[in-house]
Amino acid sequence: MQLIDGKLTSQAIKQEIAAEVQQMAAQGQKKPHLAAILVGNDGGSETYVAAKIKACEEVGFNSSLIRFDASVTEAELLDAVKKLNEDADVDGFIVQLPLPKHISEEKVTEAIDPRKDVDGFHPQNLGRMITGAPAFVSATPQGIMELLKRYQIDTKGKHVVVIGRSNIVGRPMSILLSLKGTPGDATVTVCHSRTANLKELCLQADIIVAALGIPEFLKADMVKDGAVVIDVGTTRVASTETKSGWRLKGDVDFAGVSPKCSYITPVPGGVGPMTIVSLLMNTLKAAKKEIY
Ligand code: L34
Repeated sequence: MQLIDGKLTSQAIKQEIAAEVQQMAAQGQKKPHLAAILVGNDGGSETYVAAKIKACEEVGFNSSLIRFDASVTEAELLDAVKKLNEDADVDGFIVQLPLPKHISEEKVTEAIDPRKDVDGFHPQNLGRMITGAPAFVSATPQGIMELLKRYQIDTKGKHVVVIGRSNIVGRPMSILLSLKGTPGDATVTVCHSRTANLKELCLQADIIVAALGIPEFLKADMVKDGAVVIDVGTTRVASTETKSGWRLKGDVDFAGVSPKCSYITPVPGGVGPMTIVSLLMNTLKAAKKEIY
């Protein structure tokens, strides 16, 4: 079993980005600028957005954090999105999800200028991605593709089972892996809460991407010997052993599953850090006008 180290890989990519930012500065170009909108104070969102801002500093990007109370109205939020769309200094921005119930995530996402949509959540970017056209690809699936590429994991003709069909992970992941390319060219099965024979399907998988958000869902008896397992889950579960009172759990029962795997990502230190570095990669692409 080999561990896929997302932390180490993300550090290597950050160094590559930092070198490019220095080169841009040497040529008199401005630093890439990422802005993030954070609504409310969900613990996970606070952590992830803070990590994104810190990562910007590490690579030499400018960043802005725009905070709103959970009571912000949809109209106020849409107005903030409009301002960022029009702010020539901002290359890309994100609205951290989830949003409070009274705000439509769909409306807010669709209000973002696709050229600044470094999360790749806008239907225009999703549509482009599906056809294989240049697009901002959402950070988590892109981060997983980058891990598969850097660890030279063969996906061609392999059977991938993706568990979860969310717009931000499962669905784009399934499409990326079925597109032509390396990584890609895989035969993909998308499973979800209504899938009848999930265990049988997982047992046929060469590669499993677990992205359903249920801690330790994937057990050893669902995984064939030598499989590659990618764990996308990051659920905070109560714990008496940590100072914070919680610990992070993936969607994979790591202790049981890992001995059967050829490769596996840990939680933390697997997909999470790659999500953050993918956002930096997209922001660099936006600053360099590589997509649009
Ligand atoms: N708009 N909303 C928007 N864009 C995103 O890309 C996200 N996501 C998901 C939630 N909402 C979003 C994130 O940023 C999930 N996510 C995310 C980002 C980073 C990490 C996990 C999820 C991460 O860095 N995880 C660390 C542990 C961090 C901790 O200690 O809690 C890890 O090693 O897995």
